Amino acid sequence: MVPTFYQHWRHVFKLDPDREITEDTLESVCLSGTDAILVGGSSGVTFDNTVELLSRIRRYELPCALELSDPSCGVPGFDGYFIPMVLNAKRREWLIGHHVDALRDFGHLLPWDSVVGEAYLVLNPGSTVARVTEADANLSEGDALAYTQVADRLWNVPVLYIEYSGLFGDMRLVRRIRDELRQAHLFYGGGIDGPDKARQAAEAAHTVVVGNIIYTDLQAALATVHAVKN
Ligand code: 1GP
Repeated sequence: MVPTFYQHWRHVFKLDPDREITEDTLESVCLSGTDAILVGGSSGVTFDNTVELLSRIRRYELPCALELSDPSCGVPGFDGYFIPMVLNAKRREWLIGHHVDALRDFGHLLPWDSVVGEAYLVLNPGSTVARVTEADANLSEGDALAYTQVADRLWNVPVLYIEYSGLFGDMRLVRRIRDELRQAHLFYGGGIDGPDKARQAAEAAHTVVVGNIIYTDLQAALATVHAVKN
C-alpha cells in the first residue's frame, strides 16, 4: 500500500535544518494553520541539525515529514519520509544511484509504510538543487509534459514535485502538468513570497510548498496559509 498521509495537504512550510530559526518564528509557523512541516534542504543538512529541528517541531501537534536525500541524515521519528528522485538530473546518481546505495545498506531499516517516492522536476536552472544535480532545467513545455508522463504513467510515482526553488514558476505550465496526471499528487514549490503567488500556486497544484520567505518576511509567509486554504 502506498502511504497517503500527505494527500490532504494543501499548504506546507518547508524548513531547512541548515538555517537558523528562532523559537518565536518556529512557533508562528507551527501554529499558522499550515497542514504540515516538510524538513529538507539542498546543502548543509546533517543528522544532528535534522534531529535538533525535529525535536523543536515536535512540541507542536502538526505532521512533520522529512525529505531524505542523504541516508546519513535518516533521523527516525518523522511522520513520513519523501525520497526525492530528480527526473532531469544529468548526474545519474540523483535519479537512482544514491537510492540504490542507501537501500543496500539501510533498506531493511526504513519504515516503508510511511515512505513515499517523490519525482522532482527541477525547472529553475539557478537553484542550488539544479547546480548540485546538474539538472537540465531549461525544458520546453513538451519536455516537461513528457517527464510528467514518465513519472506518473510509466513509473507510477506517488508524488511529482515541480521545483522552482527561489523563483516563481510558470503557473500555466504547472496547471498543464497537473491536468496531465493520472495518479500522482502534485507539489509545487518556488518563489512564493506572499498571498498572491500562494493563491496562484494553489490554483495550479495540489500542494503548495513555501520555503525561503519564512526566513526573510515571516508575516508574508504566514499570509500564504490563508491564501491557499481559503
Ligand atoms: C524549496 O520548493 C521549496 O525546495 C520552496 O521554494 O524556498 O523558493 O519558497 P522557496
